[in-house]
Amino acid sequence: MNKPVSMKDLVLAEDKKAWFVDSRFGMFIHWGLYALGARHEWLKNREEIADADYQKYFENFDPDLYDPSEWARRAREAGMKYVVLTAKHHEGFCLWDSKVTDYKATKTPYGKDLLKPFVEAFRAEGLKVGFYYSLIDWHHPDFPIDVHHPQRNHPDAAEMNIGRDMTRYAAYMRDQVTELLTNYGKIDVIWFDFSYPRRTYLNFPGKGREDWQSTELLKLVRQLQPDIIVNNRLDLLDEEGYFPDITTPEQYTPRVAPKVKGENITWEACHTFSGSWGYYRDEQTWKDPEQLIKLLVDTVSLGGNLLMNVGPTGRGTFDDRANDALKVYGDWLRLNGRAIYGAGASQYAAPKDCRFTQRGNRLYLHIYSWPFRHIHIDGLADKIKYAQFLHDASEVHWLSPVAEVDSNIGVVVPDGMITLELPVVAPKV
Ligand code: FUL
Repeated sequence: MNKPVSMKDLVLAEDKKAWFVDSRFGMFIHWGLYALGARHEWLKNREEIADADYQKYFENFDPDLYDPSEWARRAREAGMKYVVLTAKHHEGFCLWDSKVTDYKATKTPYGKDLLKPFVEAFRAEGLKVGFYYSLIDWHHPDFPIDVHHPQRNHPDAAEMNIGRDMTRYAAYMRDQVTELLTNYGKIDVIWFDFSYPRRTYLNFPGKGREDWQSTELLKLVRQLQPDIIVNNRLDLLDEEGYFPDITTPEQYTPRVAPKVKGENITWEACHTFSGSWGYYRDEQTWKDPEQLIKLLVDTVSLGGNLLMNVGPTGRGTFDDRANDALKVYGDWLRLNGRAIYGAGASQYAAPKDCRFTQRGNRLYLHIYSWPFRHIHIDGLADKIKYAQFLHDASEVHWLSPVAEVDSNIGVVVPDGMITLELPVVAPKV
């Protein structure tokens, strides 16, 4: 008999996460049939669309311009170091040639597997590769019609629920995860999304979190890919002392570094360029360049990673607005990457409207606005050895002993934001 596995054994050792922490910046990609609806990846749910009506997207899925090497090049040029792609989102559609369903890219007019060329293209650009896999499935016949299901308000919902068997669905997930983690070589991240505890099915009240058999799933993942990073959305948090490899705040960046029992944890905030993860043609709320850069700086200044999302179109392209946003990052990181990669939170408290990131004995002061003549940096008076703008290595005058950076240097501050590099004496990171 197999020795029972303790949940603690399923947590990745810190050193296996070093590549992830150093990377700091990754690309999320949400792509599925919903790209054709072009109005949010939850459209099936929000508009309570039945399978038969959603089928039109399946029948018209033909991303003739899909070229993952272009995606990968754009990700690399944007300064991203890893990618996470939705192999299957909540709608249940699979981007790969899964043996356990026909609801997959190879059965659409496109007719080809999308994952293999994807993985190869991103690896060729030197990025680490991850898969997002939805635990929710609004297409699978065994996935219960629960309070979040598109058919929850259908007059026959209770009847339609009879015979749906979550145990069979859990086995289906294990089969799919096995395919994903066996057929594409070494995979670096698996991003599950999401199980909800205390769920109630419309006619199976009282079933709990083991619906997804998350523990079994996690054991399987570790068996197949011992070094893979697993996120926290299996909802196994705190169970038997288990803590996930990474925690994933969504659409917000914490105001202070997240901790558990006083200890820092590895975390990754995920955000969209606009208000949707899936391609949304008419979405108007695109983040401006300053917001984009501040998101990254804020995140790294608190010791986290940023996973920025692109929702490719139904033809398989990134739209211009996404490309523009990626370029903002690429341009900024080319000059300021030193303050991001391998950097993290600093022990020092940043002045008002500023953030610190730190890498070894280099302290980076990100100045969000500079409406004053001097910036006073508390606690560093006798520690700064030299100060320079990061974008051009031009010397910055600073005054000791109060550690004031003097703005009288005749420099136009680009976009109202600037990063200074301050080599400091004997810092503690
Ligand atoms: C959420 C999902 O429901 C969204 O559609 C998106 O995938 C986001 C990253 O996670 O929980």
